[in-house]
Amino acid sequence: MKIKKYRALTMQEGLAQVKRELGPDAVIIESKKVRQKGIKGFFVGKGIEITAAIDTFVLPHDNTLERETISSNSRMEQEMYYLKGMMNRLLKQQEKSQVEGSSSYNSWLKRLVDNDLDSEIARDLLAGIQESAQDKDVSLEMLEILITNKIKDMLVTSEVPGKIKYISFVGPTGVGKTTTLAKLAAYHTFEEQKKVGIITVDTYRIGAVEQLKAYAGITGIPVEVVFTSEEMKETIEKFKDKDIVLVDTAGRSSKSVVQLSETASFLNCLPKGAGAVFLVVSATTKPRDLKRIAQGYKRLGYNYLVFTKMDETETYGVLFNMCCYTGMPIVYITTGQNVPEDIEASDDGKLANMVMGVD
Ligand SMILES: Nc1nc2c(ncn2[C@@H]2O[C@H](COP(=O)(O)OP(=O)(O)OP(=O)(O)O)[C@@H](O)[C@H]2O)c(=O)[nH]1
Ligand SMILES: [Mg+2]
Repeated sequence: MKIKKYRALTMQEGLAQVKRELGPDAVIIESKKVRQKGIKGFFVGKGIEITAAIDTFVLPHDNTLERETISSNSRMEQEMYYLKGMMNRLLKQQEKSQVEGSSSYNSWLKRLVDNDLDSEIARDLLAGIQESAQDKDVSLEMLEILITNKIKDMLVTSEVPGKIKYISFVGPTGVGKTTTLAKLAAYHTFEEQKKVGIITVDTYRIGAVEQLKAYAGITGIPVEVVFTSEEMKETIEKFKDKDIVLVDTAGRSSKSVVQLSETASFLNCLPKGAGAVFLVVSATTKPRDLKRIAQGYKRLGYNYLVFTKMDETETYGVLFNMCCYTGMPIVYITTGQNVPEDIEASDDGKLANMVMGVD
């Protein structure tokens, strides 16, 4: 396989270059906007960078034709033999690549589903790739690159905008909401030198407040326990000088409309436009429970995903499924119980490889 990058001012110009050099069978792996550099490195304008590839294969050397004795000397017969030999070789090649082509799609389908990707999502993904490759047969190697790029594009990862002051953590019970909140509280306090406040509305679980106060006690970050919407409003006022306010909520079953509405009544007190809601989900969640979680928590208006317990599983298809079900970006992943170390900002390239089960 040959892979090459092309730069041009427009997409049309770039595609023409690809076609000219690699021929009509070339497949576009990636295209992105880039800044073009001029003299002495100054930027002179925008352009397009296209990565294209072509499967190069050597036709199997078939020397039967050479060995065969051409009985007739007539030019016509010579040509007939030549054409027949060539036809046979092309047919053999075509048969081989057809089998290889379909089996490479099939083997990737199996691999993705084994990694807990929803089989419908995996089929759609592969069908999209097959369509953009215009049903051309592609090698396993090329297919891997095409799938990784597609997953990377669809696996939206994102940073929380700077204007966000209130971050609420919602999600099923025991997924790691409080632990993740404690990690981020320490990160913003010590790494970013920000003034952080913590509010908890989890007054249901025995020990929940103590758990949070224990983390906060070590770091000196103030924690307020809130029982009513009125108290919530008062605490927001109290924390008005803070740069970031993290709000912990009680673990809820996505099936309980009453419990979720109760949490919503607290979150509705937060100033609009300055708040983000993190839906915290464990990477160990059963694939079939994901859709219910995605749907059930919608009433809390989540707009980012956090995946916890990445260290407790080896298949990561659920991350991609959740992005597809919700259309929301993954903002953090957590990789262990240690506070504050075991948290990472999400990286689409790394996550795409994990989803595919490629190291
Ligand atoms: N292995 C692993 N364990 C984690 C991770 N994050 C949290 N935990 C553990 O998961 C357990 C539950 O964590 P909590 O933070 O209390 O979970 P929660 O979502 O706040 O739980 P509730 O408030 O009861 O709904 C604790 O034992 C944490 O140490 C992680 O990334 N990896
Ligand atoms: Mg908790």
